[in-house]
Amino acid sequence: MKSIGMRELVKNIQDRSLRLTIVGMGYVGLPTAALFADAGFQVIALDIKREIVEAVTRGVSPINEPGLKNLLSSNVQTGRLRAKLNSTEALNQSDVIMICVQTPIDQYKKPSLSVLMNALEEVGKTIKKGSLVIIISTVPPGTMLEKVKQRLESLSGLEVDDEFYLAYVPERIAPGKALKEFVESPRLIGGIGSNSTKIAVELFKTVCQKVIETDAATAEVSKLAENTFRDVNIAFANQLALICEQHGVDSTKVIELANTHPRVNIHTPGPGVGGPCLPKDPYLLINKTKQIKPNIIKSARQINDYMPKHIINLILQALNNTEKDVKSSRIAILGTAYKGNVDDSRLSPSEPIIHELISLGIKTIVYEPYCNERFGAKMASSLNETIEGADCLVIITDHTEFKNLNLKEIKNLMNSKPAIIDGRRIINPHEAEKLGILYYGIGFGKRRDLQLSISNVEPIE
Ligand code: SAJ
Repeated sequence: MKSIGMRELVKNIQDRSLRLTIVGMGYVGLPTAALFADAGFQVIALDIKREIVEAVTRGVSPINEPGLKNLLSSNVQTGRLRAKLNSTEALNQSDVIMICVQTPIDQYKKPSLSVLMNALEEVGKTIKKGSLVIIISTVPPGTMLEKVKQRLESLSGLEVDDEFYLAYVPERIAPGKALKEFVESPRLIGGIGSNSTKIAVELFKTVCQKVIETDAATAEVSKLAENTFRDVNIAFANQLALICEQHGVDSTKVIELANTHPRVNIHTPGPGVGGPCLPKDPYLLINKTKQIKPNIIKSARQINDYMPKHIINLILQALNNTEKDVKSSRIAILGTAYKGNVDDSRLSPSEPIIHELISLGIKTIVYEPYCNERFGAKMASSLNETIEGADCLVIITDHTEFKNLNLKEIKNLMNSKPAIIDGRRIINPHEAEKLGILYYGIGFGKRRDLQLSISNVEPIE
């Protein structure tokens, strides 16, 4: 049974007769569905949200991801890609099931796997001999062996790596370049058993240029290590930026110089770290492990979570230094998306910043060209409408259209004694100050603004 099942599956992958079902049509599931359909497979993509299913059925992409619109519409037109509301029928008819659902953390920073486990309940009842199940969602270490394997075996009555196949194939795509990275970034394939790894490798080779074989447990930790490394590196950059501000030097220059060393690669400081991955994956990594104190991973999270508070402090300092009354001031926020050129505002640093401004009773207006999220502030319909009459302009997202702002026009539209808080360092500070705009930027130290004496520094809370 074992070898026949394997041989048949490989043949069915090569002649594209395997039927795929993708569970979850989010930022990961949609590119996955579209690319496998484009590689020639019959793909059914499932979601519980009717509006997503209807959009994809019409060949329209519900997310703004470069290249996805065309890929979706052409594959829907050929009939290779079909969208459906969650259905047992689709799962029953499929040979491969890929699960791409969210795995967030709860209020105590603990993994919340209920959506994944619910999907497994459905999947487990429908798998048959020779089925291949792929988990793509990011999961805490141990999930594949302790939860996924155990649940699928008990629901199906089949044995993994002998009667059905199971692998962890974490996604590594960054929104904004998802399709390119899906195809070009090496893909980790971690099977529960060597047969599962081999089959999953064959399947992913049809779309990905490079695949790397490993086991499921190693792939779980590697995926989390990547995002945690990035979070820790950004935290270092943020801490360095705070240090530079106090030393009156510019962190942009400092990082540029330090990065000329061949073994140094400091990331970029900013107003905080957002998105669906970096703010939560470090907590998945340390879940249920004994920690030494101090813990670099937790500290990095705290530093990154501090950055929105730093932006608030800079806003209040700017209002104070321009002699504005806080409550009658008007603040213009550029961007609610968590990073430049994406339409995703999940866990964006804008959220705590806007909420704090509103709770301080400050009039806050936002402009966001990529999505409708406003976090309770007023949404302007244009850049000019946002800036007009503002006392302080705050840049949170580094969208391309914010990078070439005309400072003269901005100065004319804003109230007298205008200030800019540049969370992304996209404004030329010297040009702003020449025009009479008070400029504060993350990591931009000004000697005359030194507030702390180096020998007498209180810890930042
Ligand atoms: N950010 C900084 N400084 C930087 C880089 C990023 O402040 O130097 C901020 C961004 O503005 C944003 C947040 O960090 O608010 C996260 O952005 P990101 O571009 O680092 O990451 P994501 O969440 O869009 O995608 C990450 C990627 N992981 C890595 O680069 C290691 C992507 O490859 C993963 O597939 C994705 O997480 C995921 O889904 O896990």
